[in-house]
Amino acid sequence: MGETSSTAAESVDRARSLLRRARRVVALTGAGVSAESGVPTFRGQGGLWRQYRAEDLATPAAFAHDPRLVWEWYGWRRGVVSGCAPNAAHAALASAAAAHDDFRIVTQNVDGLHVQAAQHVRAMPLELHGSLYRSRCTRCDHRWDDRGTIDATSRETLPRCAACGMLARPDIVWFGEALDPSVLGEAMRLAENAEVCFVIGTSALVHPAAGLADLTRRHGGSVIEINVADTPLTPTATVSVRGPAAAIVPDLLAS
Ligand code: BJW
Ligand code: ZN
Repeated sequence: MGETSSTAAESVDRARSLLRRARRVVALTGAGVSAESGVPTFRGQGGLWRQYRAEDLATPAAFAHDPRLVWEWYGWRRGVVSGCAPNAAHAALASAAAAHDDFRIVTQNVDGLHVQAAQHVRAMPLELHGSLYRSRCTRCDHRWDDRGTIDATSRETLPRCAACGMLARPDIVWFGEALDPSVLGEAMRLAENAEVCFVIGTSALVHPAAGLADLTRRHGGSVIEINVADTPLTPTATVSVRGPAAAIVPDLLAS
């Protein structure tokens, strides 16, 4: 059952006590956790690049039709994100994950800020949708770390595979593409076993990521949601706290 009406202070107290008691926590994050670092979210205010929505560009069809435009967008995003640093929410989550083996971060974000904040190799987040800083070949299986600037002046200047010379693409999961089965399988196992799914800054519209909180709930765990607005998860969340992640997450995780 979802939350009955309660004050903001009661919600914060309840969330804090659920998190303190839980041994196994999975933190599922979305673009909202990086909003206060200056990374634009996908939907809502500021979610557009030129006249395009993410749904218009983050698809295999868009890349097949106009790889130059899609690379130009990713080049712009690499530039934006490289000027951003992890915020207090990333730092608090990284500390919790470093301190407890059973506190894991699963992110939909491709901005690498959880990885940057990670204090421990065992506390590395699972990146469900890939990374802005990896490319992969459109023909062979070659993947590589790629932090370079993108020259999208023409098709000929776009990134190419070092192994076979074919056009490269961002190593990112686009709409209609399957998530890496081992990454998704691990995220599902964590969600099923979690006593708390701590959902932060996601509109919870994109599947299969949005279904992870339901997995926790169906297996008897609690769902704590932190967001500046209501989402489809709000009615069934155990506790929903309204407010910005960088203020609320450190407060909830402080010992
Ligand atoms: C704050 C805050 C602050 C702000 N503090 N909070 C119908 C048609 C077509 C497809 C489908 C369909 N129905 C279902 C699908 C499947 C589709 C899907 O879910 N579509 C829905 C949109 C309907 N899913 C897929 O296609 C997935 N693949 C799949 O299903 O494969 C099946 C398959 C199996 C086997 C073989 C083949 C196929 C893949 C989904 C990949 C998603 N990729 C993207 C873009 C690529 C990454 C990139 O370029 O960056 O990932 S989409 C985009 O949305 C991105 C994000 O990771 C993802 C989630 O967004 P997120 O993080 O929730 O951001 P926002 O902006 O939506 O929300 C921000 C939130 O923060 C808001 O709630 C704010 O209020 C809040 N906020 N400031 C706290 N300071
Ligand atoms: Zn190749």
